[in-house]
Amino acid sequence: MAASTRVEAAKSALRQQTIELPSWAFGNSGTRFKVFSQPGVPRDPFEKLSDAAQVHQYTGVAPRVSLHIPWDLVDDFGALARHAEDLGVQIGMINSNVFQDEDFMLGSLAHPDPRIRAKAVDHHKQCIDVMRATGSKDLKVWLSDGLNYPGQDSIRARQDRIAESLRQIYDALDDDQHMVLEYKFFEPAFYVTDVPDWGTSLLHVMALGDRAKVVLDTGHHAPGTNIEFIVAQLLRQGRLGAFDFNSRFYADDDLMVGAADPFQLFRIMHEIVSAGAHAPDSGVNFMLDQCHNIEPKIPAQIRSVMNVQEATAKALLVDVEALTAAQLSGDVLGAHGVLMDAYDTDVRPLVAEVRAEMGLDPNPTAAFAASGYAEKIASERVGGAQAGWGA
Ligand code: PSV
Ligand code: MN
Ligand code: MN
Repeated sequence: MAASTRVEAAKSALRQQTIELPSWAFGNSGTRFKVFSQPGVPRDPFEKLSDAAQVHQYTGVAPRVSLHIPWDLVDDFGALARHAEDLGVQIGMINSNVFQDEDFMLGSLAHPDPRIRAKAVDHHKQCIDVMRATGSKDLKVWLSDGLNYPGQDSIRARQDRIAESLRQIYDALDDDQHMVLEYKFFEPAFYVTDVPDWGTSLLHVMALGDRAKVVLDTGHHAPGTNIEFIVAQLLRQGRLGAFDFNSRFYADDDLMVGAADPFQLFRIMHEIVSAGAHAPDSGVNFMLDQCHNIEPKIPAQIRSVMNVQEATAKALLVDVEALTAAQLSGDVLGAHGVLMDAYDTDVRPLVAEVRAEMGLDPNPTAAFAASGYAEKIASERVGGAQAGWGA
């Protein structure tokens, strides 16, 4: 393929790629040491959607917002979905939350007491009702279930309980609804996490059926884990349902995607593009799962979307023919060089051009800053309880 053809194909793919935003990125957040509050932060889920819509307005590629229940509980989810539509966005995945209720101290879907497990299953059924009311097609499940001490509970029995509970949830889905199961290697449990890795998640979703897939949160692995290998494996099985994109330096830091290791993000997107999984109908949802503790939230989400776009653009510019030829002839350094040439390309002008062609300002960050929206919400949203992570 000629370089100019590759550039045109990349531009067309970039126009079609979409990135889903987390509602919780717009609320106040922090660490267990301190939650810092920022002026103008949303007071309710309606305002979170308004802020998320700004990210879409200036990037043009972030048309969905994922909700977290009960953080985003409202009386009328139909009204929330209509509000989203008025703003030009849609409700995306619905995240369950079984990690902040006293009853779930010893687990939720894996809890030894069948009454507590039933409560956790019921919560997921409520999330499915929210999906029906908002038009969302995807249920996202992350379990904090685990053990702190050897002997605390049976590792095997807990897997059986999770399988049985997930089966009830999966069976409660409508035929056109899907489910994704997220894994995380530690935290809040320290000894055993019941769904710690992609293998465990994959085994559970494969037992459920075709509409269940794995979520890969980039911050949920031990240091040194080769994440693009996991991406390749899950794609081979047709079971990569979604990303929770973020960056980590140490643990589950939830920093902006592409901030800690842009090269890793590129390597991930290279696997995605190689498998054609960047296409809108691939079934892979490119979601962000981030918290902006000290930086302004809307610009941080804009930057994150741009980082994903730039990594995708670089992956789309890989000279596939040259790469394959070098790989097949055993040209180790040649193959590596082809990949690095794409990574080392400054794609910012290309992505700016795509934006201009979409009728957008080529510089979303500057355009948002000039809009006066941040000042407007800071003056309008004075007082009232501010919604945040866990609120
Ligand atoms: C857990 O660490 C997690 O990554 C899950 O996706 C939760 O839904 C989210 O964080 C909450 O921020
Ligand atoms: Mn996550
Ligand atoms: Mn996480």
